[in-house]
Amino acid sequence: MFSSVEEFEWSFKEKLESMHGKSTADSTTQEQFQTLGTMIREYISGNWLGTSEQYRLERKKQVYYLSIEFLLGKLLKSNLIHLGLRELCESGLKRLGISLSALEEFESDAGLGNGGLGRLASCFLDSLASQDLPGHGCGIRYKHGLFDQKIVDGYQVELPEQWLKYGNVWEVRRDDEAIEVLFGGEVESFNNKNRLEFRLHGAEAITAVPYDLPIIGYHTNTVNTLRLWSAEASTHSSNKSLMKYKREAEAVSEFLYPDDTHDEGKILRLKQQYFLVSASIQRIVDSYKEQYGNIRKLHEEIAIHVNDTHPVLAIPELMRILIDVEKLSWDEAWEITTQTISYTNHTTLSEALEKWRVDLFKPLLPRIYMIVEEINERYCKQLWNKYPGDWDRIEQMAIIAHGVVKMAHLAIVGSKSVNGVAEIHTEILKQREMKLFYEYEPFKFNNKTNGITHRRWLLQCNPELSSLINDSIGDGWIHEPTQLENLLEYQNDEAFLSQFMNVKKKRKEVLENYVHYTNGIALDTDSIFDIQVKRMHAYKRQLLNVLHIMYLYNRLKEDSHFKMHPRTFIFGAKASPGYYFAKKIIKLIHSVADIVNNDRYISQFIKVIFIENYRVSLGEIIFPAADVSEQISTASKEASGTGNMKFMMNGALTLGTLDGANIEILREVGEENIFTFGLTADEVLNYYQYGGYKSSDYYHHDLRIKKVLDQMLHGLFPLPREEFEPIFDSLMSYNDEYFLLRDFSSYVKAHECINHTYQNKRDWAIKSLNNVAKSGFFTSDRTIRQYASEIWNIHQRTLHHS
Ligand code: GPU
Repeated sequence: MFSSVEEFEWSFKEKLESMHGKSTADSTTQEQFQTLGTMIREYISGNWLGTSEQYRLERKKQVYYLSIEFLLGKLLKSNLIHLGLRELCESGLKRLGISLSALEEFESDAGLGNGGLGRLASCFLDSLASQDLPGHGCGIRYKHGLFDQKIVDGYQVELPEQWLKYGNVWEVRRDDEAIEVLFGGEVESFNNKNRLEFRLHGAEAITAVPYDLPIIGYHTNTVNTLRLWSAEASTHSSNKSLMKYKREAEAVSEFLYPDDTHDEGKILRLKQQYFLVSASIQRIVDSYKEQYGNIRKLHEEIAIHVNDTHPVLAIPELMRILIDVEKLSWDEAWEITTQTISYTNHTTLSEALEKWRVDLFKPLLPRIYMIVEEINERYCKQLWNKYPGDWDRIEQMAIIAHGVVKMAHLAIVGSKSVNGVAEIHTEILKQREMKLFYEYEPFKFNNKTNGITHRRWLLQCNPELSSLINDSIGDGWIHEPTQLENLLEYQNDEAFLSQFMNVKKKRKEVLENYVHYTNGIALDTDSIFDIQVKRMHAYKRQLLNVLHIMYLYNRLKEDSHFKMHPRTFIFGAKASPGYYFAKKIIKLIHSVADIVNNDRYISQFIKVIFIENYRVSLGEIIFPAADVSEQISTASKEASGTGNMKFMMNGALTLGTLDGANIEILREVGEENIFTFGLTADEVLNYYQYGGYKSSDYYHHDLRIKKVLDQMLHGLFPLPREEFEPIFDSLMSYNDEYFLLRDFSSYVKAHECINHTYQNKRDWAIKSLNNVAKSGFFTSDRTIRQYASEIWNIHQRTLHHS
C-alpha cells in the first residue's frame, strides 16, 4: 500500500472508489481525508495487534493512564510522520492533484480536554508508544469536546464543538468489549458461608462502549491504545420511559466539562468520573484474569495511574471488584489496590480540590460510598494509633469530614505514589498543602517534572527549525532531545545564526498570515512577537499583561521622545463559560486592542491581537512564531505549565515569574537567557499566611498604576464605567488576591530589559538558540521514563525486526 509512490497512488484510488464510489476528481476533501485515514489505520493494524499480542506473550507489565481529558489535537500529520510516510503520501497525492496539507487542515481537533492537564496526557501517550513502553490511555469519548469560542463585539460566545460531525476515522468501535456501569440502587448485605457479602439491587445500568484509537510510536512498530468510553442505553434496564432513559444515559458522555482548575460540583460530572473508572477497571481486571488467572498478583502485572483526582474512584472501584466479585478479604484487597494505583496532583489551588457532598455521592454510588467510608474509618483508626488524642490532625486528614468526601485525601491514602508536576510544586505539596500526609507517609511523595513531546512541538510544528537543526547537529536529537545541546557549538557561527534568525522570521510570517486572514490586521514581523496563550484565569494574570500594555500606551501618549522597539502583543485564551471575571478580561483585551490598533501613532509601536478559539492546532503555528513567552502566573499558583516548554523549545525567551517549571527553565538556560520578575512563591505564601499586603498603597503611590486603573473605569473606552468595574474592584476592594499591583513595577522593568536586549538581534538570537539547546530536558520522553522506572515499574518491549 505504501511501498512506492506509484503503489500509493493506485491504492488510494482503489480505496476512494470502494469507500465512496468516486473518482479522485469528483471526490470531496472529506472523502479524501477519510480515504487516507482509513488506509493508514489498515496499514498499522498488524502492528497494533502485534503490540498487544507481544505484551501478552512477554508478560509485560502494563500501565493504564486514566484521565478525564485527552487533548489530542489533530492526528493525521503526526501519524504520517511517526510512520515515516509523510513525504511518500504527499508526492502520491500531489500526482492525483490533492494537497496533503489541505487534508491535514481538514481534520478536526480532538479537543477532549481543557488545557494543560489534558494535553499532558496526550504527550504522555506519545512518549509511551515512541519508547516502546506498554502503556495505554483510558478516557471518555465526549460527543462534544471543549466548546468553540467565537468573539462577538469583544465578548466570548461558546458554541458546541462538533468533532464527530464526519465520524472519527482513527477509532474502532469494540462492541465485544462493551460493559455495564451501575448507578443508584441499594446495597443489600447477606451471609455467604460465614462471610458478610454485599450486592446492589435496583441499580440502573448504563452501557459503556469502547472506541479504541491507535497510538502510533515514532519510527517503531509499537502501536498502543487509547480507549475512549461512550455511554449508551443498556438493553436490559430501567422502568423509566425508554426515551428519557436513553437521553439520560447518553448524556453521560455528551459534553466535556469546560472547567479548568475549578471544581465543578455537578452530579453529572461525578457520573462521568465513575463511568470512566468503572468501565476501565472492570475491563482491566477482566483482561488480567484472562491472562494470569491469579488475582492476588494484579499489582505485579498492572499499574493504574490516576491523572488528578477525577478518576480517583478507581480506588474504591478496584476494592469493590476484589471484594465483591473476587471474594478477597478487605486486607488482601487493600494491599493489592494500594500497590496498583498511583496519583498525580496538578494544582494546589484550594478551589480546585475536588470535594463531593455525601448527600449527592451516597445515593448515586451506594456501594462505592460504603467502601470509601470503610477506608476512611480504618485510616482514621491508624492515625489515632500514631497520633493518639490529636483530634485536630485526624479531622484535617480524614477522607470524609463535614459532609463531604475529599477526593485528594482518598487519592493519597489509596495510592502507592503521589507526585507533583514540577519541583517547586512538589515542595509546596510536601511542606504546605499536604504537609500532614507527607509527615505520615513521606515515602509516597515524589516529583515528576512535566514534559512535552518534542515530536509534535518541534519536529512537526516547526519543520524549518527542525531542518536547520538536522543540517547542523544531525537528527540524533529526535531520538535523544538532550542532544539539542550540541547546538551551542554554533553560537558564534555567523552563517548559522543568520539562518536561525531567518527561520524565526519565516515562522512569524506564517502566523502573520493567519492573523491577517482571520483578524484582518496586518502585523509587522520585525516587531517583537510577545505571546500569552493559555486558559484565561485570574492566577495566570493575563490582566497584568494588559495593565502593562495600557501603561505603554500612556507612556507613548505622554512622552513623544519615548521610543520602544515595536511590539505585537498576542493573546489566545478560552474562559470557562461560567467564569465571569475571566470573560471580563477577554472583553478588556478587545477594548484595549480597539484603542491601540486604531491609533495611528500608537500602532506604530504596539499592536494587540486576540486569536479566537485557541486550541492545539493553533498552538502549532503560534509557538514557533514567538520571540517572548509570557509565563507570568502569581508565584506558587501554576503547578508547572507546559506552554512555557513549547515556547522555549521553539526559541522564545521566557518572561516569567519564579513559578512552576519556569524555575527549572531558569536552571537549564541560566539567568542571562530568561527574564524573571516578581515575588517568589515563599513571599506570596507568607503574605497569604501573615497578611501585610495592601494593594491600595500601590495604587496611591505608583502614578502609572493609578492612571491605568482609573482609565479602566473612564476616559479610555467608549463603555459605561460598570463594564470594567469588577476588574477594578478585584484589584482594589478585594485587595488584589494575585498581587498584580505588587509585581507591576518589577514586570515593567523586565519588559524594559527585553526591549533593550532585542536591540542587538545577534545577541537575542544567541539567547534564543540557548533556549532551544537546553529544551531537551523538557521532553515528555524523560518524564515518562521517570514514571516508568520510579512509579510504574514497566519496561520496554523487545522489538524483533522482521
Ligand atoms: N491543570 Br487541577 C489543568 O490544566 N487543569 C486542571 O484541572 C488542573 C491543572 C494544569 C496546571 O494548571 C498546569 O500548571 C500544569 O502544567 C498542567 O495541569 C499539567 O500538569
